[in-house]
Amino acid sequence: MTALSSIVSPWRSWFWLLLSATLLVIATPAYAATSTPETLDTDGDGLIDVLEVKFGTDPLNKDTDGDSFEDGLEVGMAYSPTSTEPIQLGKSIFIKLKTQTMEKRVAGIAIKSFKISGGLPKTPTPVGKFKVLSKNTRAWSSASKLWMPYWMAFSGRGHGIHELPEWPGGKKEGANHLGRPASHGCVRLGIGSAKEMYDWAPVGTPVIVEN
Ligand SMILES: [Ca+2]
Ligand SMILES: [Ca+2]
Repeated sequence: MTALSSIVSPWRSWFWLLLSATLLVIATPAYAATSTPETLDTDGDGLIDVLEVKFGTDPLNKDTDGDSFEDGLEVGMAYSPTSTEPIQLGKSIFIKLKTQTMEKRVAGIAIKSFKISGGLPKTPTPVGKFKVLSKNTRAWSSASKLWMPYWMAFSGRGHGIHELPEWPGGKKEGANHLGRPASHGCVRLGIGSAKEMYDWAPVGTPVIVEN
């Protein structure tokens, strides 16, 4: 038994997990083409291995706490994946202007990142700690004369997060500006990501904006 455990137990260690994952990637060209260490989800529960480490879950067990909800689902909905109690973890939105990115954070950990367009130098996005003040699936800007889908106000001075704007004629701003400043101070998200954040973040969610 001793000899067997000494063989079996090291295989559960991180060293062997990482080594076997690396060998799998090297040995399987199709796998290597679609998975990188940044996206590898060994147990297929929707939570990538690097995040399993950060949340303290088992990367080889889809349901670490055994409550019948998979780790990826619990983290996505901001429930503790390591407790059978419905413990809510804090949601927050982190915006980094230098990189023009937005992070969807749970318990301070980035679980997803999106490209944004923040304010132009003449009309910068305000830096500081805010929160989602109100939401509107399709807000009208009387100042800019355009529609802002999936609007979430955060500054109290007219700044919000929203999908690429649309003009009354039906024309929609292209996604090619995402990743660089383009707005009058608002934070623009692409199609898909704007709705995802809108559906995920309730009024009161902290919004942190850094340079
Ligand atoms: Ca996983
Ligand atoms: Ca669970």
